Amino acid sequence: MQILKTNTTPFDGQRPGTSGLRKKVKTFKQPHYLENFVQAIFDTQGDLVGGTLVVGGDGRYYNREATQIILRIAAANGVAHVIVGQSGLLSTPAVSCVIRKYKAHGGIVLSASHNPGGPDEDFGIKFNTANGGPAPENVTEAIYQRTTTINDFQTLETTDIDLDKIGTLQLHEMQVEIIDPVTDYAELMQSLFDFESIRNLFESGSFSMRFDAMHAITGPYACRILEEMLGAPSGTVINGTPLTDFGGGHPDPNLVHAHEIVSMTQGSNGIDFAAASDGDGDRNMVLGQNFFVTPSDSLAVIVANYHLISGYQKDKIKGVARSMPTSQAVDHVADKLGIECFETPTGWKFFGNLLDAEKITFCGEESFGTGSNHVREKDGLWAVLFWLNLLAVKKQSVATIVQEHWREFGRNYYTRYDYEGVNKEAATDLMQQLRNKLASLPGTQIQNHTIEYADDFSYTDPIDNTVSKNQGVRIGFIGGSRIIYRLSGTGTEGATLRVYLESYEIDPEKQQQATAGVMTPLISIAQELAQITQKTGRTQPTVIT
Ligand code: G16
Repeated sequence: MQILKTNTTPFDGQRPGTSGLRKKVKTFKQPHYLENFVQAIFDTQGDLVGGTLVVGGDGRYYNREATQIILRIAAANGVAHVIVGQSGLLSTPAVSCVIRKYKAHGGIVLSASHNPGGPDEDFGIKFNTANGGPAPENVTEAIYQRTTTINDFQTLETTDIDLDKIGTLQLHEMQVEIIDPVTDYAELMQSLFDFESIRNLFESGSFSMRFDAMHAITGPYACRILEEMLGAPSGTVINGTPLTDFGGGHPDPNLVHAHEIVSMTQGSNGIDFAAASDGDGDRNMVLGQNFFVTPSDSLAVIVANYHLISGYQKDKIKGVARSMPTSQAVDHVADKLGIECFETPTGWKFFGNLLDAEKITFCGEESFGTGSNHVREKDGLWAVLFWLNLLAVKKQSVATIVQEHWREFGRNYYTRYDYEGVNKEAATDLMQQLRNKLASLPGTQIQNHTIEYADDFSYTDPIDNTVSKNQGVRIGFIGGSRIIYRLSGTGTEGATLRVYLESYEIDPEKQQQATAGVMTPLISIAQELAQITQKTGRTQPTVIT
């Protein structure tokens, strides 16, 4: 096997977004596109030379081919040992788990998360550092800068290896270890949760559950853990076979895209508990009978009840963190527990330093992400198991648990409006116009609401003092309501404007209203303040969650 040095030229636009480099498959398939980015990783991450790398992806179209390309480049660049999931598969939280368990020097995750897959859809690549988490901005920026000057990459002249057979083989001087993608992760889950109580819940016969893997990576994980290890009836996991195009669906666990599972919870015969996860297994949606738990509420409930879960009882809870647009529900819990609550920019990478410095135990985001210090990624199945463990201990319905939580802490009504595929210039202009008027807004009244503060969120990492500016426009009203505007960093076409709306209700008598009704005044203010229709031509959002 010979090492080949191939000349190349830089591609525009290889700067990673909120979570890695995400582009259309056609873009990734251009000769040298993936190779340039991967070589830029090796050129900037010196520890990988002679070190251990983990590689795995969510099984979407191009996962296999990309894995082979990465292995060849890794071998040519002197990586000593690669741990790769069988068939090139590993969920995002499993990559994090494996990096940490085997003390690898980094990992490469192949996924475009919840974005659709297939020859005409999306692909993505993300580098995780030795702590198991998404690379922080200084690392992604160094990789990006390298892509702008790259003029060659190294690869190995060899045929594809058999990725389907578990075992160890040699690729030039590099050892390739093909592992079962589920085992290490399942062991970690077993160490955190009371599997016996959950098993008893399933065996009681009076509890019904479905988990929608959306034909994505969590199928094998959910089948093994829920059905084989916890004794959930066969058929509990639906859409459990990973497909390269996710069965033509959009593997995004929200009320719109996961409607199949939502409908199973509805009506008087609705199931007791339902959940779904996304393309790469890091997101989750939790539902009870006729009841949707917002991701922000889910985080708050998890933190309020952590002491009931065996894996978290040993150590006192440190602190918590949420991304800025996530509702302030968890802030109320943190207040009561007397722990710190950090507000970070959108992106799981911002939680990494806080977790490593043991400043926080739990963290979460409105974008269907929840996690803890067990790994450095958000973790879909972990959240589902946490809820299952809670249901087994509390012996209450999902709705009762959340409604009692509201009575104690108040309810943060919450909704998000997404305007997808908007003209990029129009979206940038809308944000700029908003920024221009921020200074004049505090104290003004708009449709009976008085603006208390208005700013463009900026974050200084408390551990390394890195400053991240322009992270979203926040408009806060007297009484606790908020409107947040930001542009998504994960889309691959045009721009996606996200508008996040939140309204706080302390009075238990007023906590049972429909979210849409409560939000009507704020939605109208949000439209007026940003001139959404005038600037984008849109009268309605594409997706409401
Ligand atoms: C990624 C990030 C999350 C972020 C989400 C949405 O999730 O890891 O931290 O909240 O994107 O980001 P945006 O609003 O910029 O589109 P995932 O599941 O797509 O990897």
